[in-house]
Amino acid sequence: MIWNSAAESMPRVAREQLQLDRLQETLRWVREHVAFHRERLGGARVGALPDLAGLPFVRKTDLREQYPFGLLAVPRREVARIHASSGTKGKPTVAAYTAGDLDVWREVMARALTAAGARRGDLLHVAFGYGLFTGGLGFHDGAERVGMTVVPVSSGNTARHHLLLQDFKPDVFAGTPSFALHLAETLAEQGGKPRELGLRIGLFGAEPWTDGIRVALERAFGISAFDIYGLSEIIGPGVAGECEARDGLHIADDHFLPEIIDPVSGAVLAPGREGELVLTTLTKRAMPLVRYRTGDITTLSLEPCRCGRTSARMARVKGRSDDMLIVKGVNLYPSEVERTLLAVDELAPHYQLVVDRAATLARLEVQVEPAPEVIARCGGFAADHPEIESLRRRAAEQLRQATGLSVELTIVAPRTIPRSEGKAVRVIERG
Ligand code: DLL
Repeated sequence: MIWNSAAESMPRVAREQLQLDRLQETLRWVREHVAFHRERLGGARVGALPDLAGLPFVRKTDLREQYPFGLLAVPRREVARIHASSGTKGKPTVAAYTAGDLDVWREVMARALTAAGARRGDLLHVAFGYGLFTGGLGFHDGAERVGMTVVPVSSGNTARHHLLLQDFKPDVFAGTPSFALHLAETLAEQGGKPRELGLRIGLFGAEPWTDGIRVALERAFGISAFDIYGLSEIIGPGVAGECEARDGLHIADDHFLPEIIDPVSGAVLAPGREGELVLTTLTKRAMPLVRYRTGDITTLSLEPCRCGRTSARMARVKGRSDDMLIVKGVNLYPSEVERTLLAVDELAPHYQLVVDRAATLARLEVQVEPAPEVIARCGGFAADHPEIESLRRRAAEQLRQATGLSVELTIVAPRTIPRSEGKAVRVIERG
């Protein structure tokens, strides 16, 4: 089912005309209302979509410098809601919405929920955090628009999640993939049966995850798992989401115009080439952004999807450009390590990368937990048990083949890797 066929299945030519009209209106709007944009855009004109490539980028540092309200394109009194990023690296980044912007958000979230197979009347368990983070409220509002029954559980408090999952019997779950795995694991440890909760669908996002985690989630809960992408600066969750074909994430590109650039040169790359996603908002009024560098690494496809939607699609996000590690001269994303580890059946989907920069050449240690069956077979955990040692050698060899690096790999005792209640921390820096 398609939530809004007129918008989601619009022929490509009509879509591009709409994008151009909305882009020109956005440029007019920000020039008129925001000094920052007026100064940077100068007299640049956009007569056709490719002219966008001539405009300057906006970076996260620009948002921090304009903190809190320097990028508002409406008077503060007309802002209906403000969200913000956690701001671990200094001041938080502010996201502001007019009432109309919140409507756009509900619309794109309704599309993403419907594309994943959620329906009016389904009960939705929201395990994303509520508050300044956009996950909880974004899902909440979009699901209400669809006509779902929303349970705003928020993140944290594992016992409360177990109780409500068992008693309310939700049809749809939304949360970070790492927190969902943690819920399944802890429920099973207490004798519960995650597969018998009756869940049908899960929507997961807010952090990179691979098909290995998808399989782990689908097995653990007996669900179909869908990827949903977004960022607070652009709107929150709902910028893009998978449909039932699960062949890339449909970008709501009548509202957010995507480009892929070479992160070093800034040049626009053709569809299919991997690079950094750049987004331009086409309908936002409170805080429109032109050519915002997301830092997220992916590819774009403009081919129509077999589901009937005609939007651009993006591949799963591989990671953020600033999460890329350079180990012995090799570029490595944590998601590449994840993909390899999760292909080894005897390993659990709990891992972390420990980077030691004190050494002259950065050293990388990969820590991963064994699967519960292995522990059962070995009669408990011992790092020097022959089965654990052989598993360690095999996994290290797989990693070497996949990455070209001889990585130090340690099999650690079950539950050594910290579990996350929100976005998982995959990389620990030492030294
Ligand atoms: O994480 C919004 C969101 C909430 C998306 C719930 C999906 C579900 P921020 O906290 O601003 O917003 O973080 C945005 O998280 O630039 C990506 O690096 C990462 N990210 C978000 N979704 C995905 C995904 C929310 N599906 C940043 N896959 C983005 C990989 C993702 N990374």
